[in-house]
Amino acid sequence: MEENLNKIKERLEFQISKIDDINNLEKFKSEILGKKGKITQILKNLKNYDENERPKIGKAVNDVKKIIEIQIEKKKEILKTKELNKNLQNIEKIDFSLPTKDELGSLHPVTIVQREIEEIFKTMGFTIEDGNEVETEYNNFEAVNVHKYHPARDMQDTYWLENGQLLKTQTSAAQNKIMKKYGAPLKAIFPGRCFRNESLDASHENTFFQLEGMIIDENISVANLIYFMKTTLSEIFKKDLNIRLRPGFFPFVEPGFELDVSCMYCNGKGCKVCKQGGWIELCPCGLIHPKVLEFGGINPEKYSGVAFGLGLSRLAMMKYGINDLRLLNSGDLRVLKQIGVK
Ligand code: FA5
Repeated sequence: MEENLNKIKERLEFQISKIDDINNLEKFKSEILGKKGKITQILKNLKNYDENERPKIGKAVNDVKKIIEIQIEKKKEILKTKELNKNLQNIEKIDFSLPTKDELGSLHPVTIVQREIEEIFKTMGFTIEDGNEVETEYNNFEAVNVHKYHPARDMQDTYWLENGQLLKTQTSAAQNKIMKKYGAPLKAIFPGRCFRNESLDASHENTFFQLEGMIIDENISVANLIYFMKTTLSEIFKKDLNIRLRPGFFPFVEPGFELDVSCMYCNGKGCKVCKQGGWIELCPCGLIHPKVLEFGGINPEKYSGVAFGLGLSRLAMMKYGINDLRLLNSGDLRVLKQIGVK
């Protein structure tokens, strides 16, 4: 019987090696191993053998069965891979270099304004830094002098993550890392997406962009801040603008200001955009608080600095005459078409 089984095994292996189609392989499998299959029949016929011989023959048949099962599975994998390769070869080739039949995409208005501003700052020797969107509580708050129970935290309703980190509420979250990276003196801007759990309206989104800047050197004063902001904003708006400072409170600057620019639409005469006041509130700023410098590893006895935080989304709104900030995040192509962004 053993000799016979060996011959059966060799024949089956030969047959498997000749099969070149997955359906035929399945058919073969059920003919050999299925309920009415050949090997199953042999096992059923064991009862015809001598009682003493049965266990030995049964084991030998089962061994052959296992070997054939393994051979079939291996062959299946080979045939599947062959079929996949064949399909891949037949797949329609896509030429990504062909021009689209549909409309071309464009940069987002916020990206355009951001790039324009970056160019202006680059010519003045600023480095452009990237901040994280997921930040630590330390970087977003503590490192900029907003401790755990500081009331200023209430002004920035924060999205907290389960791991204790948060979605950055302000680009100021990058200040500490940049100071530690470059030390003093430094000139850097750092645009970025910010998140706050706001009640939404035409000028408030839960996701918006800011562009922050820092200059740190010896003897930096409010006079530098005024001159620098006036020159830079005039360059951004391509118009000679007047600016004014009003006191503003931010724990990371001392003194802190709200900076207004003369309305670029009516030259300060009063119009709908500036609500007849002649001024537009644009950019909080101030002299960097000595504690913030210290947290960043910079000696406040020797160095002082200026920080400002432009609302980039609101700037894009002004530049393109968009009357509702929410349109910028709407993903509606009609907005881009209307404002003529290409
Ligand atoms: C800040 O976030 C400070 N980190 C700015 C700063 C930097 C001050 C450096 C001093 C020194 P504030 O919360 O005011 O400040 O936001 C700054 C600007 O971001 C606002 O003037 C506004 O233009 C924009 N902004 C704030 N919240 C929103 C919002 N929900 N939607 C759209 N723009 C917003």
